[in-house]
Amino acid sequence: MDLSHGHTGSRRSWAEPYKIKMVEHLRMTTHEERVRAMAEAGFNTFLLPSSEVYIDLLTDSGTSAMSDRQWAGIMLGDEAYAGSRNYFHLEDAVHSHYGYKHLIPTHQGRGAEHLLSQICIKSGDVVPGNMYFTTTKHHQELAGGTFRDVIIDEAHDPQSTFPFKGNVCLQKLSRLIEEVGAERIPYLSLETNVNMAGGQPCSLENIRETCALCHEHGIAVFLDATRAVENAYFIKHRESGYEDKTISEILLEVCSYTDGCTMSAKKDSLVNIGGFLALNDDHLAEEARNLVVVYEGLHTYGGMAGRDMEAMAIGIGESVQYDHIHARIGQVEYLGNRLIEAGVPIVQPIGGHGIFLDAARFLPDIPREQFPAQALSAALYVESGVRAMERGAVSVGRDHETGENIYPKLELVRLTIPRRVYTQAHMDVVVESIVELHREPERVVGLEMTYEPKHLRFFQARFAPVVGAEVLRRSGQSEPAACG
Ligand code: PM9
Repeated sequence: MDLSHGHTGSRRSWAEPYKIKMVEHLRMTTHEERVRAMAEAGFNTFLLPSSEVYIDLLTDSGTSAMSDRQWAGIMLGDEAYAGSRNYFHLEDAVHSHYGYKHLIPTHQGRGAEHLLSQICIKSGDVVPGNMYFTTTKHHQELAGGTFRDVIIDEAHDPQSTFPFKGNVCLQKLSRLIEEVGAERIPYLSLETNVNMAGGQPCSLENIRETCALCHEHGIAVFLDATRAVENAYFIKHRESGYEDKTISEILLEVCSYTDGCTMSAKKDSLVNIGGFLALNDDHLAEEARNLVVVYEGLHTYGGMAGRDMEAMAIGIGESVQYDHIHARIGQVEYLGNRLIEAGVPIVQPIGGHGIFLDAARFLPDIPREQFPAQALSAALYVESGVRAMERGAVSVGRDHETGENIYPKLELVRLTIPRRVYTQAHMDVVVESIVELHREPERVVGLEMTYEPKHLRFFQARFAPVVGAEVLRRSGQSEPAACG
């Protein structure tokens, strides 16, 4: 049965279009164990061993459950160094669903970002984008470029309910072109379902207009297609004229206006590892193929095993099935709506890959210098074993010129939902844990950074409770806890 059109009959539920064939046991920990684990992890959820985590909402990256068909594909891995047949299957899948001419596989998304930045950006260039993403911006800067945010203002307001908060502001983009000159803008980086804004989509109308404006000035547009399928789902449901189109048709139309894409296949494409760069221009593709052998591997595997490419080719086909994406986003909406009903401040509208707690409103008494989102994610783990992650000042980093911390408008904790992994009952546990903390925000203590790595600091930074801040106690417990 072709489910790509959304033929769900009269059923209104987002219930999963699969049943569970294999389970992975989870370990429950005690509060004392979690206090110790969090202190040892320097109050950074990235530094926790997964064996200490109950429900893992750190990321939706590489954490999907693969289907039986994908696992069967793993057994068909052709591990030839050159010209693996799985590469050609992947090339077909990318061509059919994303439409680009050339495929350069990479080990994951940042491998593709590295290649694109190195072949396109020269020192002094400016790269506009609809909000920064950590690794994307970092590679642009390493190549000598400067990132400029041209997303609409609504994206920076967690309470704005505008349906396409991922849109590019055409006035900001025009002003930038006028200010620096088109010759200093090698390309615009257009992210679908903007991660740092809360998984917020772009409309097709805006994508079309943005690409037209760029192309008028000879500026290329490269899509960050990491969550483009989720974006296509929102276009189908929120943009008039697209309700009867399939997810595949919308995805192909999105890509058709752009010149290529970088892709972390660890998200939409339902695999545990992998990515690619896809390009239409023959000359650029040749440059990327020259460079991929230096950093990733031969141009027919780019850092992946043959079996990984097979799983990805099958995953791409599954990702565009309507029932899959409906259930995926339905589960995220279920979690978000329950939190909204309980009065918990979250970014709205509910996005595609997770729920983003508005830590600034959740913890109005913790100053921004004490990293409220980092503190909230640490406390949530200690209270419940649920692992989330910070998306605020720690993730943004410092101003390169002044060396000062930047305090963005969005100070968020991301509860990212892995695809096809957790049940509705797990979502209920997450809601209960957050609601409890929301009732007693005094359980959360502000943090100071005690170790700051040079690159992408949020991954490895360490923190300690601010000296002099109230040491938090679990209600009814006499022993002071290190956090939460
Ligand atoms: N995103 C995420 O958890 C994993 C690393 S950062 C915590 O959201 C976009 C929009 C991403 C992304 C990764 C990458 C990089 C590029 N663009 O992680 O290198 O969300 O495969 O992709 C993560 P890789």
